Amino acid sequence: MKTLLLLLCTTFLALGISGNANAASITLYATDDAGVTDAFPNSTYNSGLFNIRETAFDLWFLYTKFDLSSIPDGSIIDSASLSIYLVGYSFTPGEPGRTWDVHYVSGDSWNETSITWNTRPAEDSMSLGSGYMYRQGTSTANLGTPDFSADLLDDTLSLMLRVRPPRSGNTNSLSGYFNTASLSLDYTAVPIPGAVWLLGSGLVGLVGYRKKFKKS
Ligand SMILES: [Ca+2]
Ligand SMILES: [Ca+2]
Ligand SMILES: [Ca+2]
Repeated sequence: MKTLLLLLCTTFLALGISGNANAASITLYATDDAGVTDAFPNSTYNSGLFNIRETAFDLWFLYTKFDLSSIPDGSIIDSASLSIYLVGYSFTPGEPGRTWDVHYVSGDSWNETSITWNTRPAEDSMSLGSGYMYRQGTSTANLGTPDFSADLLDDTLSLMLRVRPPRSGNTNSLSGYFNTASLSLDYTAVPIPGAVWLLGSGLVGLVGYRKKFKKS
């Protein structure tokens, strides 16, 4: 019994030590990105069009997808941010920039060559975070500490981006597109493989001890 306690103590001690050494950071690039609009509900805009119209004439949603297979299942996300690089447009001097929101999407069965307004997956109504754009260049949205546990398991994270609803009374229409979407994550891997290995070796040791005990 003393040996069993010792084994368990050693296992938990080892778990505690190894748990501190599993913090990591990674930047992932989108595997898919495309825009859809209610104005052309059967069309796909695979160039990553990001319309920033100020009128409510049409709505534009952007979808991006990331491969999370390189991050161990069960990892805790310590911080997350999404960056887009906007090209092809600029605001006229004095124009205010625009805030864009990031929404979580649980459905992953879409791709950039076929997604349309009519076939788009549903998004969470609550925004994970928002960014601010005011010129060509990188714009970043801080996503806090999101729960991507289901996406670590299915290896795919889908997100929807949209510009905040337009101000009323302004008829300016501006549009641009982004050519890079990247997701930066800090995460802590839960040391499941180590725990299983240590527990396994502990059990083997215990069985060995019992056999030895029976023999003597
Ligand atoms: Ca694309
Ligand atoms: Ca997913
Ligand atoms: Ca996984």
